[in-house]
Amino acid sequence: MSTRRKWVGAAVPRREDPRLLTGRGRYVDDLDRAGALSAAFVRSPLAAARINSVDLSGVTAAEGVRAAFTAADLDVTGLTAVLERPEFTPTTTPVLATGRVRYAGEPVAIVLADDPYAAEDGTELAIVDYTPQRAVTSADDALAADAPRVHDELTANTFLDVTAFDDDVDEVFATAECVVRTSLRSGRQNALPLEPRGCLAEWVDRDDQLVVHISTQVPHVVRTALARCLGLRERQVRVVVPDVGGGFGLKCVVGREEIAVAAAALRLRRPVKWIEDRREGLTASFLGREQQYQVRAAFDGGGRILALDAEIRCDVGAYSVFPFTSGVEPLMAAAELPGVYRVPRYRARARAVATNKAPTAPYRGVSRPQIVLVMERLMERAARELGLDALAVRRRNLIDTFPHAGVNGITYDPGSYRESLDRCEQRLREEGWFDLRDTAADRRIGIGFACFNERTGYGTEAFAQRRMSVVPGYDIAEVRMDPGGAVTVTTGTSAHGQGHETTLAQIAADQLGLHPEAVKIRQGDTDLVSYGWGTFASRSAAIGGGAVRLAADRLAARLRRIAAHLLGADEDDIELDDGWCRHRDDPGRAVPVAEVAEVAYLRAHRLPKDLEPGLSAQAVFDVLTSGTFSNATHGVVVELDPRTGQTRLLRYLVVEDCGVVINPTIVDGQVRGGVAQGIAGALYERIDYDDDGQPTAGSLVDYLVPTAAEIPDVDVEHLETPCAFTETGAKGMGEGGTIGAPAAVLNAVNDALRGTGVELDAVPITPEQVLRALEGSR
Ligand code: MCN
Repeated sequence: MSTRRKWVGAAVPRREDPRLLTGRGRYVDDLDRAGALSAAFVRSPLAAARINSVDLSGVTAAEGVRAAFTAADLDVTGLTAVLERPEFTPTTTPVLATGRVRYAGEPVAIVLADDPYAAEDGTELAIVDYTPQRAVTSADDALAADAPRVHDELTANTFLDVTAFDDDVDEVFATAECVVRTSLRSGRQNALPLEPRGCLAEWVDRDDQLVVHISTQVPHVVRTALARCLGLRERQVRVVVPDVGGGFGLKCVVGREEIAVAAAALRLRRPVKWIEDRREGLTASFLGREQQYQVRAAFDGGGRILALDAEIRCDVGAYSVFPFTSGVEPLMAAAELPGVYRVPRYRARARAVATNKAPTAPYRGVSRPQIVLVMERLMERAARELGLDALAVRRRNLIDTFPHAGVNGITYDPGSYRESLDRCEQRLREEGWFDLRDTAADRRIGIGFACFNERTGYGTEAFAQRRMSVVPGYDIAEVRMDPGGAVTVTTGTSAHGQGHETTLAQIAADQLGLHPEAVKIRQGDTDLVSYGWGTFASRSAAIGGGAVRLAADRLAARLRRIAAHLLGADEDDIELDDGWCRHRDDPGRAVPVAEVAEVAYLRAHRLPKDLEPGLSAQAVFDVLTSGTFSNATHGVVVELDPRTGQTRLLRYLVVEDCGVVINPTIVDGQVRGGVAQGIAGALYERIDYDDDGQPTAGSLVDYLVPTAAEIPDVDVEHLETPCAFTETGAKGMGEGGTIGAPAAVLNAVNDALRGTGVELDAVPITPEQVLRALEGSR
């Protein structure tokens, strides 16, 4: 039954904000348990070494320390993430290092003490005898013929090495009128959620359950991992997610520390809490984004792209993460490089290269910030070579008929690729930025654009194509009405900043003809729903929202059925609106939803004879296509200060299309937050490693996180191309801001450097690089 959209599309204020903004949020560290022990980890000071012995006797003798364990003491199974494809080599991440350490910061032992200070002090008393080994600190280093192996199982230090699509592009390059190249590099970053990782694990006898409160994006996945590693039944593990202060992909994988904490709690039969500190977060959690591209593109004389040939190396660190594996960055890059452009011939080789660095997780955007950088640089370069306008070259290549069957095997659903670019350019022109750039001879002003799409709503089908051994995709929702007419929706998605309490309530409210205030969203508890995949990959609006809508529809049908019976009407004539079940042609014949609910539970004798008491419905929703593509164009104006090399952002405009917008305020907030993270990657944040494999950014003094002072106002305009297959018409958009920003900023900086003969091809763009470029131009 079609529904009137009353709440979907409305700028409903975020319901979670009063709680979160007045300090009433409850995060893992706010939870206390009597008798809880604090955990801290003995971490390797070396990037590569053999462990000869670990002596914890000094640790356990220390005041306040209650226990300390090595891998051998805990005896738990490590985490093994698998891609079922021959190009992938699985490796195991031991819960605590066993025999070898492979990155500086790797946990070697866990210390349990009365408080976090005693635990931390205790770690200092561990005596670990190491034999240092040569560390492999870059992808180039790792791929050298004489490089030591990060894992014995790996040949050539690659977890994954795939060549995809078309082996015959060479013939196109041989005859093309124009061939351009880029060697793009991006720095290693940390997703840096405000709240670091943390968990509190306890065994609850009464329920025969290990209960783990944890700051995660994927509660059921954590449950599966804990059950496997600890040898428990899934029923014996309950994962509960309190408020989470951001995850950005870093928390959609399972951390070995979290397993170690749970194992210690199980063994000691005492609650154990661990809260990661910022240094651990920066150096020893999950990083991302360190990639290198060698790409060439062939164009015809009119600026039409003929072929693309890419060599992609992702420095994924020492371990393959559960459940996605270290293949997630290279596979995403290889599959999606063509982006919004019609690329007829395409070849890509992509490798996940093992190095002695902290492992990587799928950080917001997952390779798409880099592939957009690549494509947008190629468009600019081809335009320059051919003497064409760069926006005209983009327009010549943008996908303009839908659905588009990509050379990469992906089907692109309709979007507003051309319109978003037109609108973005038009607005910046009307505002006079082009005139300013062209006339302000004494200032270095540049304008940059980035056109991109964001595949969202990956369902089972799309993930299965990756051949993961644990295949996410579908999601589940249950909608339940209580005898007073109030609704509780439980879902398998797990928000950690995205505002699902508001948006999912809007979806259910429309289906049930209620105010969103009457709908409570509950998620993040594995005992609530049988399985769910959590929140990552911008899946929750498209897939979780689809499940909520379907389940709410089923409940609405039940309400109509009961109301029709009570009113002596046909159920097809009953509409749900404003808390009433009404006859569509005779609005006076109506019964309040609350009364129907009361009948369903408390006065069941008034129900139709063939209807069971109670009001609940469940639905599973999946997307059985390649997914759905949001799209956007970012336009940015920068000014370079030639004295300092600093880049200042003068104007930032996003014209985006994520299908039906459920809540424009939330979408704007997501875009703005994403853009800020994209700018961070473009201009500021980078974790380098020295030749011994030591990370050089261990605090926020060294890791330059932009503040409100560096991030401009981000103006967001919406276009709306509804998705035909997500139930709500929504496409996801939670990563787009981050995906588009680096390319738009790099293009703008290069535009500001025009005439100097220098083009930058790496992010972050540091003041030193800019100064050097300007120096060279004098
Ligand atoms: N939305 C909407 N209309 C649409 C699409 C989305 O109103 N057409 C709303 C959704 O209902 C949801 C929000 O926008 O409230 C984001 O939706 P969606 O794109 O489905 O993304 P997810 O909810 O699945 O969130 C995941 C995405 C990812 S992959 C990362 S990484 C990320 C992000 O969201 N991490 C975040 N945004 C974040 N925001 C915060 N505050 N913290 C993080 O860690």
